[in-house]
Parts: sequence; C-alpha cells; structure tokens
Amino acid sequence: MIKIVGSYLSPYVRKVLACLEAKDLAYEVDPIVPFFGDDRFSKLSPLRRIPVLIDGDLVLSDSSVICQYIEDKQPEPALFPADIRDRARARWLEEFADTRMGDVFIWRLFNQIAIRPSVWGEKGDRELVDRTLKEDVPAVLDYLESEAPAEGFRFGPTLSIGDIAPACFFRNAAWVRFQIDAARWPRADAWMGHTLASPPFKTLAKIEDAILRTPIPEQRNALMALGAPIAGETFATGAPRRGIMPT
Ligand SMILES: N[C@@H](CCC(=O)N[C@@H](CS)C(=O)NCC(=O)O)C(=O)O
Repeated sequence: MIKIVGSYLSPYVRKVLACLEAKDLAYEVDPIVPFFGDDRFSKLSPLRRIPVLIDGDLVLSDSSVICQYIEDKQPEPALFPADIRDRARARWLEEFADTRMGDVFIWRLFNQIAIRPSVWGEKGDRELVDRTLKEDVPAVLDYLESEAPAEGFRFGPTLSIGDIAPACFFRNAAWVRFQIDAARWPRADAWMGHTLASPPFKTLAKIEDAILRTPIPEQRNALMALGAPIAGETFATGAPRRGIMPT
C-alpha cells in the first residue's frame, strides 16, 4: 500500500492525493505538518518537506517526482497528455504552479496569515500580504488567464497535471479569503472552478474542510474519526522545529 506523508492542508500533498484519487489507487496518509516531523522524518525527507511517498522500500520526495512515479506505476487514466508538446506544456504548468504559485499563495499569503500564527505563535507580515495581493497575485492570474482553455480542462476533455497543479493552490488561497475575481479573469476562474469541481478534488475537499479549524495535535484523531485513510504509524512529534530550506 502506498503511504503519503504530509498534511491534507498542503497544496503539494493535495496534488499527489488528487493523482492517486484520479487513478483510484489505494493509499494511506500520515497527515503531518512538516515542522512537526521527528528525526526519522529528517531521514525520509532530506529537505524536511512534505509530501513524501513510501511504497515498500521506495521513498520519494517532491510532489512532481511523486506524481510522475504514480503515472508510471498506474498509467490509466493518463494524467500527462499523450502529445509530447502538450505533455511538455503540462509539465511547465506544473512547474509554474509549484514554484511561482507556491511562493505567492503559500509563502507570502498562507504562511503569513495561517501558518505563522498557528504553528509559531507569530504575527504575519501584513505589509507583505497587501503587496502580494496588489502585485504578485494579479500577475499570476494574468498568466493563468492567458493559458486558460475556452472551456473544460487545459489539454482536452480529461483532467491532467496541468489542471491539477495550479488548482491545488486555490484551496489554500480560499482559506485565507482569496477568490479569483471572475469579472477580471473569467477564463482562469472557470478553468480552476471546473478543476476543483472534479471528483478527486471534491473527495479531498470534504476531508480538508472537516479539519481546517482543528488544532494540529488533534487532526490525526479527527481524520480517523472521519474515516479518512490514516496510517497506523506517524512521523509526527510534539514540538515544531524550523524548516531547513529558505522559502
Ligand atoms: N517542491 C516541493 C515543495 C514542497 C513544500 O514546499 N512543501 C511544504 C508544505 S506545503 C513544506 O514541506 N514546507 C516545510 C519547509 O519548507 O520547511 C514539492 O513539490 O513537493
């Protein structure tokens, strides 16, 4: 059975779980917030980041590496387009989402508004949040608008990694009260809405929404009570430690 280490509230974990859901592969989750990983977690994940995939004696870090492994392990339904040009474009959208949207929506918004207060007991940087909403978020949305399909998914009738990767960030964005302005970015809004309404995201959203306001130490038990596929063993520990990577 595939095990994914990482919280349901992380966009990178969501990307991996959406791929597993789309392919109907069985998996279990150790839903840790990365800062609470123990010493064994440092060995599993040299960057102390989530997600991590464990499949027997195979351990992989990085959501893109993991999603490609899932695709290779279970090719159907394909989440990477067959046409090599589309396949490359889908990979680029995944990279744009992971790097640029991760920086803007996670480090500059979600981290300041949600993680710093809840994990570290600190006040977020309001000036950074305001600047990000004014400058960086519109630039990201302008780009997504230029990439958005006229309707449906980006590479045809079925969901691909080029839809999944950017959509993941709008869940965290919504939790810090950001919604796409449909009047300014109508195609991006419809594209992301269509993706977030697909079955993998709907399944995950029910679980995410149920634990959003649950204190971190109680999330594991709350998830078990919900019937989520939670692993019997955890790499979590009681006290948080700072990450090792610059943001
Ligand atoms: N490129 C990585 C990024 C993963 C990542 O940044 N995950 C965040 C959680 S949303 C994390 O573990 N942060 C802890 C840290 O950076 O110390 C991936 O795609 O898996």
